[in-house]
Amino acid sequence: MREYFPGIGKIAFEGGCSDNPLAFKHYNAEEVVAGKTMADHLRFAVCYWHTFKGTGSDPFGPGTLIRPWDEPERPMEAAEACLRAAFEFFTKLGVGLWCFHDRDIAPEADNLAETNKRLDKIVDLAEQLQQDTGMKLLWGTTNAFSHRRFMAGASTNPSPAVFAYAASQVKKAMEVTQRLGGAGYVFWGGREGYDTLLNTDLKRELDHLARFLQMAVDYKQKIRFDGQLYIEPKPKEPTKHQYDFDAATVIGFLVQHGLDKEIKLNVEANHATLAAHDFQHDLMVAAANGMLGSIDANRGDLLIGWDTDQFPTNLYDTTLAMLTVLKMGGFTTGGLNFDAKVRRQSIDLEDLFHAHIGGMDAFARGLKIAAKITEDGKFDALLKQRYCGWEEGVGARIERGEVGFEELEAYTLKHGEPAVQSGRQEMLENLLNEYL
Ligand code: XLS
Ligand code: CA
Ligand code: CA
Repeated sequence: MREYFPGIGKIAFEGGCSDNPLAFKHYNAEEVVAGKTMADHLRFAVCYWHTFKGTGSDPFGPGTLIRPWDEPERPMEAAEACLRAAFEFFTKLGVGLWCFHDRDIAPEADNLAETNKRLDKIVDLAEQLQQDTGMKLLWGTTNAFSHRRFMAGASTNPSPAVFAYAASQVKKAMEVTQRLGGAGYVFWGGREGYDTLLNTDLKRELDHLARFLQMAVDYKQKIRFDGQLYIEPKPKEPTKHQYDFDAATVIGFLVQHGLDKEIKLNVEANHATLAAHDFQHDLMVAAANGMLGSIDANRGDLLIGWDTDQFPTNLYDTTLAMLTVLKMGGFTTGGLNFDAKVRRQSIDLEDLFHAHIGGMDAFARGLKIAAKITEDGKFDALLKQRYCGWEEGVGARIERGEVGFEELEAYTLKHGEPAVQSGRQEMLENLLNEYL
């Protein structure tokens, strides 16, 4: 069997004193933190599209990354080679999960029937490689945004024929995700939005999006696929406005259409920042609603301002993210998927390892710091203190729904000007830095 990453063995945990760049300094899969192994807390996944299909192209130039599994003249042979290379990478890196779009793993043919046959062939191989290696699928998804037919969206396309095509594609992608034992299925509305309202019936498109998602829920139940469905919010790019703008917008939409019990969120760091939120903001909005399902772990660049999908390296972000995950009790079906790509100049295969090792170590440190913060309880105690007024008296009566405006007016007239307290932001920021 051909080896695609020669010279690189299994990546080991060597601890903080190691200066081997191809070793983990912090991620120790079996180490127990806050009652669970790091592997179980973090549930790392490698994404297929950037890591194995990414070319390094940008709006100003074509690809720079030349991969040994690329064979443009023989697309099916190349797809098989790519899958074998991917499983070699997963095994050497020591992650347990992966994610893919249908069109990442198998190339599209001239018609849907033929395309589905190609997909089945590659899924046969994926099933065998999963068995051989113990790898599991975090989630599958559909690429209904790259092909020309989807230029005006998939489920929000003005044409019912395109809506039908997208439905057929999701049907098949959900079936293969089920076949591979996928723990979830993601909807990212690649072009579900608009570039100009001059040609867009916004109300109708939103209704169609809800109809499409209901059909997906119905089909999931019909085939008894027990994975979790997720929507991944993103505010813009490729379209000027995307309907699944951010966590709050998606949750409101799901509740409006009675889909909130069926669909959770896959929150991506770079999409939260594109929506002018902190990563932790969107995580918290989803978690507070019981709808934080899974995470796309990456980062943007605030100075560039588009979806740069870089590997996560910022300990502040990984700590706050893991604090939120610990607070909600950890992942169930979800995990941390590295929806991230190496930079255009990182042309060596080795760079794929450096990128993932760095991301895994950054989240391992975030986990350890978040566990320590949780265990110490200092932030929790300060939060409790800040809201203690709600535990008794008028606060408790408001929360229990026992009083209205008239009682509160009487309360205010009797008690006069409320006492105010400092928010202590600087002190809290200093305290957080003590942990980092
Ligand atoms: C693109 C999205 C996409 C989804 C899966 O910006 O991040 O990769 O995660 O379709
Ligand atoms: Ca993503
Ligand atoms: Ca992205």
